Amino acid sequence: MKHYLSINDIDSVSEWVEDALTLKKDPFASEKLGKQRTIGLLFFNNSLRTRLSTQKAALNLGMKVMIMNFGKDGWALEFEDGTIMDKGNAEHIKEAAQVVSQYCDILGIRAFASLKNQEEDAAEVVINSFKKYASIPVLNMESSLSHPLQALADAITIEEYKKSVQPKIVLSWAPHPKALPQAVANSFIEIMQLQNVNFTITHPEGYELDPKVTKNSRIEYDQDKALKDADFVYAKNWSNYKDYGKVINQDKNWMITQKKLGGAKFMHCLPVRRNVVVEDAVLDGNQSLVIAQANNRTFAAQIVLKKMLETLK
Ligand code: AN0
Ligand code: CP
Repeated sequence: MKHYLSINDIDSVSEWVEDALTLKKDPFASEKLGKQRTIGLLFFNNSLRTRLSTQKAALNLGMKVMIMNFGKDGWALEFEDGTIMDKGNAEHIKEAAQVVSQYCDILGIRAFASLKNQEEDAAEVVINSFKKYASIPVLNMESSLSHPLQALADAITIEEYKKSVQPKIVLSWAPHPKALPQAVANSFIEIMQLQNVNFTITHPEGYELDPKVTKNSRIEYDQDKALKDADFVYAKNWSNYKDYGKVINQDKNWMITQKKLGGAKFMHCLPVRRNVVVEDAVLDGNQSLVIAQANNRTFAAQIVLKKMLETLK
């Protein structure tokens, strides 16, 4: 039984990227693999791409799909062991996970960081509890700390569009009015560290991510310097990691403009706030890869599900 919870669950990024590109040419080649298999997708947060691309990937593999907006329609879940459940939470994860395991063969979970309790977020309470109590493999559709389906789609997209063996890739923090999780940035950094790329992270001072994630990746606080000669610019906001979950900077000068982009390709996971994170000219121009990235979400999910299905008895 194989879970897909983080980039660490990929044994060879280059092989998975190649396999995904092969499968993209013939998406129905493994249509029989998922016959009579069911995937359950539980969403504790909103989604457009993850929901539809994961569903499409499962359908391409011949699977049946059940989707639930758990945050809205499910019983409020209790995660703590031994609690007296006389407050708001109606159902314990122990029962919920075991029940769902009887209906499905693979279980996808989306549960963002709360951005309120750093310890709980770091422990990945929701997805890890499903992993602990479910008897079927769990697929991460964005947890507190990571979004490995997005990062795999990003690696596939870079492979398709790169023009040199070792492209220069810059992850740039961008302003945003709301507090957003660090998950997308974390997984993008983790997958870049496994690729043959020249990688730089740029953000305002004080916006450092978890050093256990950034490791020895180059961090350049001067955005102009960081963006110089870039082949790919990946923009993403994240809320503060040290002053956990806070928005301490909304400096509009960090927005990606056509001028800053130069000749580089533009990437973002979407959804994106126009003229806050990136100006219209970039998104509407021919250097933007955001639609191609969203398309590759299907093939990232499909290669992951294919590998998970292959480990089922
Ligand atoms: C989420 C985030 O930043 O993690 C999901 C991105 C895929 N974005 C928003 O909530 C806007
Ligand atoms: N990029 C991404 O995960 O988009 P959704 O939040 O719409 O699923």
